[in-house]
Amino acid sequence: MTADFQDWARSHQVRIENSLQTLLPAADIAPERLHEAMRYTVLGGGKRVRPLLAFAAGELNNANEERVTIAAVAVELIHAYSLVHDDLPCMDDDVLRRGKPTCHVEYGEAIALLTGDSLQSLAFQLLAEYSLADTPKVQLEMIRRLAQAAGSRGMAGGQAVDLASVGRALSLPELEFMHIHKTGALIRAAVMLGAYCGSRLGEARLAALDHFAKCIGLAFQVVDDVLDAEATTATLGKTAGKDAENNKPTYVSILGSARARELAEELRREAYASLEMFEAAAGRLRQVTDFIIHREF
Ligand code: GRG
Repeated sequence: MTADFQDWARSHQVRIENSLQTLLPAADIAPERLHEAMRYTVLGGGKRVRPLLAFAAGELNNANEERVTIAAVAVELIHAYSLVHDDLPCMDDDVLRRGKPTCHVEYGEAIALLTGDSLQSLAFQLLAEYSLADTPKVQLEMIRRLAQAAGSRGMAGGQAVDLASVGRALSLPELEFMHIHKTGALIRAAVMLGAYCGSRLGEARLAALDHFAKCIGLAFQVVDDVLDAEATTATLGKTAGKDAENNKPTYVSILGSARARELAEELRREAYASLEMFEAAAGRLRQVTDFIIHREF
């Protein structure tokens, strides 16, 4: 990671943190416990990879940073909701997230369920409340994209496939389908929402960006599978080794760690190839890609 990227990432992580602080309901507003749980879940943790992608795609499309910030907050809220629900006893049943007790451990299952629901609603409320694109048509497309990415044809659908896959042997195409939906869809939405805040790129370039986003969405999960198998709980801030413990099919269980790492590298190359037409203007997106592929947690 170059010093320049580190500075950029840090300043945008701070920007997102400050905006989340402001846009989440204050903990002293009723219902206090729910608002406290929402803030506990979202603030002060996480790599903020999806917001960083939205900012980098926004830069490529000459977008106003205020607009991208709201879009990035919306995506991060959906991500945070998915983590809360994913950790529930009826799903992955996990007790540690971002280095602290999961939402249901801290607040109970009922509040955790409502926390996820409320974070999801807040995301769409923000997309409807702020002016984020040059035309209402583009702004509606942003809302549609995020809704699709979160729903049964995206993240929730991928999670359903994941739950049904426990203890089964999946083929590589089935595993790819699961990951493209469970993890990839929201990452793809992050890139495209950031880009839609600007208006310099035409259809062909937006399509190339979308292909880039699809590649890194999958690459993110391939690396996640490797880290789950190889990293420690302390480094990850969440329980390591859960996939093997739960007998879940992953890129590591099917291909082995070394081949899974190679696959991540191949996806990185394909992602880079989609950006060729942008030349130096896509430098930031390439840096975020490298961060995703080479991260250690
Ligand atoms: C119950 C309707 C309903 C939906 C549930 C739970 C769920 C939808 C989807 C699960 C999606 C999920 C948790 C995918 C895993 C994605 C993943 C690798 C998360 C970790 O992301 P990072 O590494 O985490 O970006 P940080 O903490 O850095 O933000």
